[in-house]
Amino acid sequence: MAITNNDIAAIFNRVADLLELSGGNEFRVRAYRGAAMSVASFSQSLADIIISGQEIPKLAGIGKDLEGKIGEIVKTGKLAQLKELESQVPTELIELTHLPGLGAKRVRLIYDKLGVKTIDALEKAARSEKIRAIRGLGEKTEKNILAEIEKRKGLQQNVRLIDAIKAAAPLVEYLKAVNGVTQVTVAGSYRRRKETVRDVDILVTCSKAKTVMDAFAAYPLVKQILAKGLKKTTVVLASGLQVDVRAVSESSYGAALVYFTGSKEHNVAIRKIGVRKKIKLNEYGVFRGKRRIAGKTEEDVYATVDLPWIEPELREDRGEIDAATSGNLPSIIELSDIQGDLHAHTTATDGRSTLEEMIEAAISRGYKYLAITEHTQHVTVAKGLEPKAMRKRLAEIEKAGQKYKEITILKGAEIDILGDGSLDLPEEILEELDIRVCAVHYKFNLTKEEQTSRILKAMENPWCQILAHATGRQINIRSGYEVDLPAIFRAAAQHGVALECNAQPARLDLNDLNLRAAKEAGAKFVISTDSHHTSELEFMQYGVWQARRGWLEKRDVLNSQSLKVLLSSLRKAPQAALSHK
Ligand code: DGT
Ligand code: CA
Repeated sequence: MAITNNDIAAIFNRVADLLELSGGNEFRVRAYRGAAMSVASFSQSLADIIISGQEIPKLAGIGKDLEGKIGEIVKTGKLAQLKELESQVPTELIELTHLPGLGAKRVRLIYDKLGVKTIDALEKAARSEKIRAIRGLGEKTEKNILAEIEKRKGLQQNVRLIDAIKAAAPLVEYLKAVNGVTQVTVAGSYRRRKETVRDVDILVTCSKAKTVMDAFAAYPLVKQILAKGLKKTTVVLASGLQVDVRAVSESSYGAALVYFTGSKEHNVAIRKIGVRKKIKLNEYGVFRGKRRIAGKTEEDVYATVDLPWIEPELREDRGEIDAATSGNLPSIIELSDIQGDLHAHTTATDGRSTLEEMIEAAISRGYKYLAITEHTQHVTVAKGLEPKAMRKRLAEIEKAGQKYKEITILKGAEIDILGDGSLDLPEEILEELDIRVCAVHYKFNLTKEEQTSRILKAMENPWCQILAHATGRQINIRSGYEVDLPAIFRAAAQHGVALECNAQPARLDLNDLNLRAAKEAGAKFVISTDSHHTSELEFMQYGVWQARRGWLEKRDVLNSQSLKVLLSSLRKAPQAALSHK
């Protein structure tokens, strides 16, 4: 892939960070930061200029030495100096700079004064009020540091569903291959497809429990065995994930599956019905007195309390029991209902697959349509396109799309919502788009009122069709901005702005409860992967799981409809604009 000016700028900024961390000369640090700015704002591709053998034009703050480094980056994709700096600065110290509000300069200062190299040491120093004693830092910084450390701890108790699946799926295969094993099923929050899980609960039926438990304990990725018995064995895998394996008998399999799928609250609610009917439900079966009346399958167990089988994603005691009792369970959406993806990037911005690769991957998933939605210019970190480049890109997307009969390629953009709520594209380009996805990427720290009115203003703009990742949270990374979500959901229903259920496993934004609240407010949805690579089109499954947990049905989700219905359901472009088309 060609090196862009932004790639070069990123390398120079990183050199500046590392020089700052290693106590380098302030003048040099500034020179690299200046060079990064200069390169990033230069309008032609430096790589193209160098590769075509031309001289690099004179750029502010770039002398012979830096020119040579630009040449090295373009030719090798790397900078030897950066590698050397990385080997000199402890990685832990670099990690500290990722704590919001710290930055290389402050990390260096704290290291110089207190010798602090790790998050733990930083926390200790802050708790013993040593940070505020450093000149130039003060009590406010100290409190911020503690707040950020707390936030990080709070966010990282559970692992993301995708990480649990990556760790558990090969283990399930391994267990299935053990002699005498008949069934292996993952239960718990994993089966309910919660966005994060604390541990993984696996149920196994087999002819000999000892063989399974021995094999499990001998699984090559086991780091520690916490308990080993014939009924249950608990281990910690190398990834840090805790896994329980329980051996259950065939006749109790359904009862155990209901019990260990949970949630605990759902179980309590169905057991209450059991009490009224004078039957007892537990992990071994359903009993009337001493007599077992069910247990082999989940359906049998639910039938004893007069309920139909309930989808695991709904088992949260959030009204599903009443809905099941009255025959009103939602018929929640399935992956196979999805007909296309409406949020995808390519190598023209920050994606890692080409336009053609993305199209072919969408075709092989059987999609009827795919929207390519490059970033707009304000999102410089993602190499957003300025209007002229966007227009050129749209023409390329249209041309590429014409080559494929089996799929319709929609010209889209992920339009940045600017700080004042306006959209980062002029009207004449908005008009050329088939799909307009709008999203916040900057200014997360506005007050709740400011953030809400900013987003509401964008939604009132008649060009806004879809609001992407509406809270901005990233699971286990950041909690998102403060915003009045009920007001956003009402506006979505009022203006016909579809809300995105972003399927990136680290976003899953909106979450399950938000989706359900928005549905109740009358909003419509799209489930989109925000793919940056062909492999990420698979993330659709995660979005669908989250949507199922939010009680969404096929009819709520616009990209489960045909292209025609999709296009006629999305908000219409303003008439005045279309009249002169
Ligand atoms: P987590 O925290 O992500 O692991 O969530 P779960 O739901 O997987 O919870 P976990 O692993 O503690 O237990 C798995 C299931 O076992 C849970 O969903 C329901 C069932 N369970 C666990 N403890 C109890 C309990 O005290 N009473 C009842 N009725 N069920 C329980
Ligand atoms: Ca669990």
